[in-house]
Amino acid sequence: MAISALQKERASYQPKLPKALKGNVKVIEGKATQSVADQDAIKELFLNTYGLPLITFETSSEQTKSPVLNVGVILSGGQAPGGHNVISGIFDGLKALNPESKLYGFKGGPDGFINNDIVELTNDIIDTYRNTGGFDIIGSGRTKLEEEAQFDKGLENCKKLNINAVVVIGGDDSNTNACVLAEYYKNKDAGVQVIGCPKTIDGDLKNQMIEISFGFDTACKVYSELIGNIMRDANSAKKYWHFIKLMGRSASHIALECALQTQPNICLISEEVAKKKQTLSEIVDGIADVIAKRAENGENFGVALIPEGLIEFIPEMKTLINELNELLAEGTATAQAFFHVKKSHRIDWVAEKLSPSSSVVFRSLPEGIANQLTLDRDPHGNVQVSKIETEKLLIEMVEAELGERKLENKFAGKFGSQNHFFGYEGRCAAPSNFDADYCYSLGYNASSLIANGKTGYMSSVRNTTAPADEWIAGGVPITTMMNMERRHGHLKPVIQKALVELDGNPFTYFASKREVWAVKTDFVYPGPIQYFGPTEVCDRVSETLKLEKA
Ligand code: FBP
Repeated sequence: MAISALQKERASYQPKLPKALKGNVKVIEGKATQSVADQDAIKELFLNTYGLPLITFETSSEQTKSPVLNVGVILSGGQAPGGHNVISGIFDGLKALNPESKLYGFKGGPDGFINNDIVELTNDIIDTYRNTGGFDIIGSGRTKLEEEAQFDKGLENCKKLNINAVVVIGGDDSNTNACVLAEYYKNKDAGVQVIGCPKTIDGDLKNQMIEISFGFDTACKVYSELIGNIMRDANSAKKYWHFIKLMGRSASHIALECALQTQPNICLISEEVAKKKQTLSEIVDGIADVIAKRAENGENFGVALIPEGLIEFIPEMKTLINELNELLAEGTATAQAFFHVKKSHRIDWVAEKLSPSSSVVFRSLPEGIANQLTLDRDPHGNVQVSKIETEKLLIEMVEAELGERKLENKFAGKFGSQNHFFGYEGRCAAPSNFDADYCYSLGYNASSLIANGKTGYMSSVRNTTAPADEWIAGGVPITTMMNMERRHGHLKPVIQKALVELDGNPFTYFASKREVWAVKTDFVYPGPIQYFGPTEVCDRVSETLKLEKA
């Protein structure tokens, strides 16, 4: 297999580990824990895994011999840089505990666990993937692991290979399911432990004990490099406004981090839009104001960052989307009737069936977007917001607004636009040093949790703005992160998603600067991720993490 010069050189990078994980470890148990909310309900659902203590590992001089451990690993959900390092960390951790231990990979995500599609991860395989991006070592999948029949099949498959523990590498939903799985196996005394690892570029799986989900650091650095390149282009040609949509299914952490790294003229934050109950036309007005102001200074160019999840945070759009979901839910009479309506009449047909206010919003949308809202639905019948081209929607609406202002002699500038969507470009990048080290530590740490008989825990590595040596390794019971939420009509225990906190340091800092960045051209060009060189460049942590820990 041909590999790039960088990949070859990078293969020999030895990720850093917290001091506590180098050599023998001892377990320090903290106080009993409770869930973040709805304690009684969560406790009742997790009788065996609720209230467990926090775990911290410390170095120990005591030599202990670990029995042979057989572990299976699942990659779940969207790709995030560093997944391969979590796996190599688990592998090295297990082998250090007992060289006879084995690591298996369930292929293609949870499907591999259910259908016994499994591969033993040997030294050769692991070495090929160290410090590389992607999830291709075993593949990933979005099948939800939530039914008892799936758990039973998985258990049967584990028993065939004497697997004592499963590590689920995933986001909030996958870790919620990992916790349910841990409880189910513990209740059955099945002899299979379950450990979670916090993954997602979206950065929305975090709390006091999980400082960041892995992949966020690298993905944001990749997007920020690209944004910086576009800023330099914009500042050179001085003729385009670039509207850049950034991935992040719901929360705006990615957009905010990229704004902190690059200082764009505009960055929308969905959580703020929801808090202020902004309408689409208010958002458009705000953007047009910045464009007009810059035009007065002779600067008919700029960069606007738009979080992928924005549309669902605009209250009127959220109501509209909910009504459309109801109207076009699979199997309903209206959904069937809709597909018999001539394409050219569909917008009118739908608009007539919506509430008066949603009908006005729906009709105000550009035709292409209105059509996307009626067509792109996921298997649950929901609109797939990630496929809505919000950047194009905003460009069209801003253009119309500036056109009107021009007629009223309120805008004398020019508005040329380009649109971009950065998402997949960053999800499989070679992990930054931070992600390479963090992921390897998360994996290595997971093997210690397993060796110490823990189940229902998430691997936790904290104090991550300090040098890796000082990172704090341990485990946090997944039940601590849970609350009850309504999902598809039922109350369910789920890990609380971490949205951007409007009173938190990262947003507060951004808000204190954005008016200056809007008018002045104060771009920062971060350049590409550096893997070799001075530590202040190569081991730089995200601005979000820095500000959160300030
Ligand atoms: P995870 O939460 O599974 O890590 O995935 C996040 C994400 O990358 C979002 O940012 C994006 O909206 C979504 O996945 C895209 O999903 P898909 O890969 O299925 O197109």
